Amino acid sequence: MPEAKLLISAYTPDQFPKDDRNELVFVGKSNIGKSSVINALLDRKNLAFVGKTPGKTRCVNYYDVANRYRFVDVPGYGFAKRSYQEALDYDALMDAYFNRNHIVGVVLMLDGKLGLTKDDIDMIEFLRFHHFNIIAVLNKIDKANQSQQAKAFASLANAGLTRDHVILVSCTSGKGIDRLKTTLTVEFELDPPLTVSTH
Ligand SMILES: Nc1nc2c(ncn2[C@@H]2O[C@H](COP(=O)(O)OP(=O)(O)OP(=O)(O)O)[C@@H](O)[C@H]2O)c(=O)[nH]1
Ligand SMILES: [Mg+2]
Repeated sequence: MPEAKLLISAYTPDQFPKDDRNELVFVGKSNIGKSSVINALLDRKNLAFVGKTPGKTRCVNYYDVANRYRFVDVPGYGFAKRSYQEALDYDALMDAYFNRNHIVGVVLMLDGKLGLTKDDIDMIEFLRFHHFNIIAVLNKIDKANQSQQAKAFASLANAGLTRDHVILVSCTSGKGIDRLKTTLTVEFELDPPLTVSTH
């Protein structure tokens, strides 16, 4: 497994790293499991902070992987209990982040049980408008039955994300994580690769 470490938690754009290393960014609504999936992909329990209360992450967290590329954990959207000023700050931080040119791919975290929200659909439109390469992850499938999973798949197809770009995952049970590691490694040419477990 490649070495990973927290590089910086950036609260303002001037704290973003200045070099041009490739970045894979993890986006999704608040509490969907962005930090959990980063830990799972890097085989670390507590590298990224996993919160009990939604909307805790207010900064852009940069994780260096093997001094070669980065995973970036951005604050979640769709969190209602933000003040007007907090919402403005959030928009400014996200705009600044997505206006840089280092993003090789986007991992869009979605709810495998509840399907897409309006905010998710807005995010998909934003990402497609900017021509980002997207892998969608339907997380928390340990909570979803077959018909809920099928529904979530269908709503993604409607939003233009086809099956080969959608991975079902549970960060809690580990289901689907190896498949996600392989897909991300191949799709985004991650070097060193994310190593799958040997069981
Ligand atoms: N049942 C279940 N719970 C999960 C799964 N993945 C994450 N969680 C839980 O969901 C909660 C939020 O997880 P985080 O990884 O902190 O989510 P986040 O998207 O980083 O949240 P913010 O940083 O607040 O935007 C935690 O209590 C996790 O333990 C999963 O696959 N299944
Ligand atoms: Mg988080």
